[in-house]
Amino acid sequence: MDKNLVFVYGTLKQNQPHHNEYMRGQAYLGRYRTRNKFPLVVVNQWYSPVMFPEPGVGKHVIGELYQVDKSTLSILDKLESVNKKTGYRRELIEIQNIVNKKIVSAYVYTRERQYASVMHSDYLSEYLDTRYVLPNKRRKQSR
Ligand code: PCA
Repeated sequence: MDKNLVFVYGTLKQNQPHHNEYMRGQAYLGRYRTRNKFPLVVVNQWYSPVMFPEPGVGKHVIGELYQVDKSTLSILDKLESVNKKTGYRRELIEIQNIVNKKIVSAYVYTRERQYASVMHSDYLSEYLDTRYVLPNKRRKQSR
């Protein structure tokens, strides 16, 4: 996928703690929701939003679509620990524009359920939680 379309559902959304630092200057393409259902939950001691790669489980997930530049994509991969086994992985899914219903394929960061220690929510359709602990505020190291 050469257009670097990224669907964000968690801390990278507008008004969430990673947005300004990571998404500044990237092209916002609108509000979308996943075509499939996915399990979106708040997990671990830092209250991280996570979508498990389990299509059909949970709810249709609402988020925001961006077209990002190449360097931003690699910075996001680093933020989400894509190179680590226990980190997120970036995969392509189909999402649908909430207003005009247009369907596109975009990258999304998912993470295996087995790496989520505690769950702090039911399956959500939209991440609006405010408990997330930023990496520089964490006292303990995980794993
Ligand atoms: N950041 C990415 C994945 C989970 C998270 O907190 C996002 O907002 O989509």
